[in-house]
Amino acid sequence: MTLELPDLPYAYDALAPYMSAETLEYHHDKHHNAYVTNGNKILQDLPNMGSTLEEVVINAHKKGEQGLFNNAAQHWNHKLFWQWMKPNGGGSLPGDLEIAINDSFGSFESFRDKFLTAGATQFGSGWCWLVLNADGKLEVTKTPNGENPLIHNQKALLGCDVWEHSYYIDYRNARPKYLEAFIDNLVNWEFVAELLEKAKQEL
Ligand code: MN3
Repeated sequence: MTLELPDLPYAYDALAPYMSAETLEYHHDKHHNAYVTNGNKILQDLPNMGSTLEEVVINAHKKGEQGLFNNAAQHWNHKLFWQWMKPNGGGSLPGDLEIAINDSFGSFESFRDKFLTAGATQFGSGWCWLVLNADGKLEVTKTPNGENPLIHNQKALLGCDVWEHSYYIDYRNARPKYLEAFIDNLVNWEFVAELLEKAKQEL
């Protein structure tokens, strides 16, 4: 299979002031593009790792193909990351998602605190996540580098990139400020709700 860089689902300046056009130009056109290009180079020598991106990520991890795993997993993470944001994001949650979050975390505020803490305490590069685990429960997790919920048998419902390239232009070293802006002003909760619906059906 061949990895393909998707276009952003909005204009480069559509997420400002919370995420600038300059950040999106570097993050999408340089960083994400590099994962695609490097992943495709490695796939030329490893043609039998799977026919879908998900299979490639899981097989590369199982077989210890670290280079392929890093690039394919980051491609998967970023494809979703662009969709997890939208202009005028944040705000109120669709009803079913709000109920699920309240059931698992007690309140949206409690979930928000856990998510912000996971992102702020991920040491070095990585991601923080809201996932549906194999028991059908929502959970907040964090992972290093390109690692993602696919290899932990969890369904990713929301993920935030906490690599410095995701926030340093706009927030410098203030990762917590970036995480707050992400949750409060950028998240596309309708997309998260769609993923939850799909994930529940696949349990
Ligand atoms: Mn990134």
